[in-house]
Amino acid sequence: MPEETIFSKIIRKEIPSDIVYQDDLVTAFRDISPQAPVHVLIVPNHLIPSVNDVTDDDEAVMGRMMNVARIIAEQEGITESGYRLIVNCGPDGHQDVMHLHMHILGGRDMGFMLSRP
Ligand code: DGP
Repeated sequence: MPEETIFSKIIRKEIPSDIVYQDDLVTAFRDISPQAPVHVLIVPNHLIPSVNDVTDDDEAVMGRMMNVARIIAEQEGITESGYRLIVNCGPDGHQDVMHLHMHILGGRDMGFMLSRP
């Protein structure tokens, strides 16, 4: 069994967070360290550590995450201005929390897709 992270406690509301959406499959809450005026994380309610651990059985929840990104964009008023969705995976992707999550970032021009060192 993979080890739970802080996100499982957020999903179960055992610790405080700013949850903006929750249903039977996913939870969305504001990032503790926002990188943009809108920075929300969308996570599956059951623990999937990373994209590397996604299975055929997870297709419904993966689809729900994308649909909820659209709903949150509407809630946050950034549908027309646009936004960026990011899913980090593994060391090179700089995934820090091993509970698969999608970042939705917006409310300002997000710039080029990748920094150019
Ligand atoms: P990543 O690098 O893709 O694994 O991003 C993890 C994000 O999770 C990072 O932007 C900060 C956020 N985060 C970490 N711990 C907490 C927490 O306890 N609460 C909230 N709301 N966000 C957290």
